[in-house]
Amino acid sequence: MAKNPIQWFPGHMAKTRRLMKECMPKVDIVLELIDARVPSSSKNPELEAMIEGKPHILILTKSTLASPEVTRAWLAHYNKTGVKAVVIDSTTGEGIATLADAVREVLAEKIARYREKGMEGRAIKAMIVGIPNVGKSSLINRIAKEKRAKVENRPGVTLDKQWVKTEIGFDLLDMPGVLWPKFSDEWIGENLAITGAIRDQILDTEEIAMILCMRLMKYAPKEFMARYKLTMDECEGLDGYDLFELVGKKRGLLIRGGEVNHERCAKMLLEEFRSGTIGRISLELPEEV
Ligand SMILES: Nc1nc2c(ncn2[C@@H]2O[C@H](COP(=O)(O)OP(=O)(O)OP(=O)(O)O)[C@@H](O)[C@H]2O)c(=O)[nH]1
Ligand SMILES: [Mg+2]
Repeated sequence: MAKNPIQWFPGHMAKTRRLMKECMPKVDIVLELIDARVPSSSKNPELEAMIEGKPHILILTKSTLASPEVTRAWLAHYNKTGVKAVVIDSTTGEGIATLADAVREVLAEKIARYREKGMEGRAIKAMIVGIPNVGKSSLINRIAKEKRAKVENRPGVTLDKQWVKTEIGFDLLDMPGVLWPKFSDEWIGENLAITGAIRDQILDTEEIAMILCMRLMKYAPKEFMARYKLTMDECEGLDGYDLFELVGKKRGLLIRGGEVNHERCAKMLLEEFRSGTIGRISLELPEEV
């Protein structure tokens, strides 16, 4: 458990919330990106109230980093509850065509009305929302087929709204990432820290990496042990701290005197998880929520 609650809600996020409310009347549909590795933790509980009944599609993204089997289960879970959901990956382009079809399907009536009025060429206006670093700008660049929005692997890259026109008849509104002021459970803040939605500078990355070790042991023990050459006998019964130390020793990330270099070990673990080097791993199952 995190000793100090994570301070994740800086002033610019309150500004983004206002910006979203302000732009809402101007859009036809809201596309909400959630992280396929942690779909529930990355879903904004405030959004439902903010979108004021607008059509809404849930997009599970970064699918190439998540367990395919678990992602299928999440998709079935959302479909069962009547929520329109699609799975995509902006680095490979997987699911992008499905997303465009889903948008046209959800807005079929509106598109038919435009056609009747001879306004067929009118673009569909879509607002892209989601937590920081989830891939909003990457998705826009993928649909636009060129780099129109700035992308970097850290939260807080997009600082203001930006409209991007595309050739497929969608005008996409890129937004800064947004979180919500209070997480209902520490688990959520921890998952968002692990996956890179919260700035590492304000985190105790060593503690987050120790929590990651526990999560890996629970959700992907085979991949975790294979990557760091650990055996079940060595890992059985260990807590996050001991698993972390073991990984540091196996990797030879030591300081003088043979102690584990905590800072380097934490950086390495978070980097390897976030880049998918440990494997395609999901940290949340639909039956748990
Ligand atoms: N593997 C994988 N990486 C992705 C995907 N989408 C985005 N990324 C990576 O995630 C990082 C963040 O992407 P951005 O598009 O900048 O995310 P954002 O949601 O616009 O972030 P902010 O503007 O900071 O809120 C970058 O390193 C992207 O390359 C995806 O579908 N799969
Ligand atoms: Mg962005």
